[in-house]
Order: sequence, then structure tokens, then C-alpha cells
Amino acid sequence: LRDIMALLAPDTGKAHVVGLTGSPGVGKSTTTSALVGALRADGRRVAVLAIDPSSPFSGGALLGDRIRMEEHSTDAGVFIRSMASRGHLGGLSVATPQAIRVLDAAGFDVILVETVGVGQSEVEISGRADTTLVLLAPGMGDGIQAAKAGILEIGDVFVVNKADREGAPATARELRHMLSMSDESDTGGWHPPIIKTVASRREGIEALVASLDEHWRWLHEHGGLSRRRAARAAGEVEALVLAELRARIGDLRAGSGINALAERVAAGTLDPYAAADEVLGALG
Ligand SMILES: Nc1nc2c(ncn2[C@@H]2O[C@H](COP(=O)(O)OP(=O)(O)OP(=O)(O)O)[C@@H](O)[C@H]2O)c(=O)[nH]1
Ligand SMILES: [Mg+2]
Repeated sequence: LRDIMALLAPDTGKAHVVGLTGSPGVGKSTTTSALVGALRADGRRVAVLAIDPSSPFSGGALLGDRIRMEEHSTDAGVFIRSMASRGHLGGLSVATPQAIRVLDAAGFDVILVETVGVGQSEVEISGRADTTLVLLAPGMGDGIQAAKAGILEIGDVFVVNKADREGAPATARELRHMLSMSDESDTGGWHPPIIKTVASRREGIEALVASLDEHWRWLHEHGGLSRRRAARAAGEVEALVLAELRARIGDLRAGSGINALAERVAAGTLDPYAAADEVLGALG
């Protein structure tokens, strides 16, 4: 992987990475599939990463997604892959950043990353995507939940899906109201649009594509793209460093290094900070 990443690095940075998140069953996969159709009709190559939480929350997600994406499975301009998040905090697979890099280098114009929002976890996707799409649906008590989960801050584009259901205008209104109260300085001047869709009938999908494109243009014009990507890269590097440190600490523990120090700390002949300094010194 190390060698592959080194080879791919010069070819990355072109794709528009779009994260989709929202409560289970809100219509993320249906929307993703409709977006693939619209983007393909426009001649763009599209990759989809569906992050499967592998949790009891939605055990059937994988199969359901397969079925919903099937119509695109024979299209050479579409790549679809489910990835297990294996309990990784944040609901994103550990390998997601690498997968995004590979697809980016492979020349996909748009990479759609679907993550199930359970609790606060969806916030992590905003750190990985150029554009974060937050989906809500009427009658799911989503509005208040959204505010609680800090989802208002991460959404660049909001979708009120299932607009064929009662309560969609109220959900959109409530969302607009909450967005109007949030801190403008956070968004750098971008006003997140709210798009109503009926993903199952592909209604509103063109407007959604237009909003995604508009945000992409805005990111280029206002320097937000390089800022976001630098922050994302920092997160990636940090994660690699932490993984390496964790591995080395594991080695230390397997040897006698930490045990000897721990005994001295327990006996009161060494304080824990001094012990930590010794460990860090050994790691360096
Ligand atoms: N009435 C209505 N139903 C919809 C709409 N969009 C999706 N659905 C249905 O809602 C259900 C859930 O859709 P999915 O696309 O699987 O939702 P999801 O957010 O990907 O679900 P998870 O991945 O399990 O969290 C399916 O039965 C869809 O057919 C819509 O616009 N209107
Ligand atoms: Mg899904």
C-alpha cells in the first residue's frame, strides 16, 4: 500500500469527493443511485463507496445497496464498492481515504461516499469530502436530531428526501430556520441550499447535481478547496502516525519496556509523566 500510494500521489486531487450522510433509511442509497444516473447521462465517470457499518443497526444495508445499484453494474463508467467500517469510530472504514485516493487517481470525476449517520458519527465524513450532503426526510424527527448531532455545521448541501410524503415543506422550513440561526462565519460565505427530492422517482436530482456543481465551483473560486484538502491530508497523516505509534507501543508492551516502568510508577519511585517521557524517548 505504501508503494502504491507513492506512485498514485501525483495523479490525485482531481475528483470531486461528495459525502452523503443521514439517518438510516432516509434514502441515501436511492439518492446515490439516482445521482449516478444523472452524472452518467452528463458523461461523467462516477465511483461509489458505500460504507457498511457492519452493525446491528442495518444488517441488511449491503444487500439493499447492491439491489439499488444493480442498474449501474454493467456500466464501465461506474465503479461501486461496499466497505465495512468494522466498528471504526466515525462510521468510516479505516481504508476509506486510501480507497478515495485510488479512485481519484483512476480518473473518476465524482466519488460518492455513502455513510450511515448514527448519532454523531456522520461528522467524520465532512472531514473526508469536498462537499457534504446531508439528507433528511419528513416525519423522522430529523430536524431536532440534526441540530443535536451537529449535522447543521457539516452540511454543504441539504436534501429533504421523500418529498412525496406529508410534512416535507415543514421539514424544509424548520431546517431553513435552524440554518439561519447558525454561525455564518463557519461557512465562509457559502449558503447551504435545501433541495427537495423524491429519490425513488428521481425527482429533484437535476437540481441536486446543479447544487453539487455550484459548491464545487465555489470551493475553487474561494480557496476553500485547498483549505479543506490540507485539513483532510493532515487528518490522514495524523491517523498514520497514530497507527504507527500504537504498533510501536504494542511492541514495547510485548517486550519488558513498559512493564518495568509501570512497576516503578506503581511503587512510587517514578512519576507517570517521567515514565511517559521515557516511553516517548524509546519510541523516537
Ligand atoms: N416514499 C419515498 N420512499 C423513498 C424515497 N427515496 C427512498 N425511498 C425508500 O426508502 C427506503 C430506504 O431507502 P435507502 O435508499 O435504502 O435508504 P438509506 O438511507 O440508504 O438506508 P441505509 O443505508 O440502510 O441507512 C427504500 O425502501 C426506498 O425505496 C422517496 O423519495 N420517497
Ligand atoms: Mg444505504
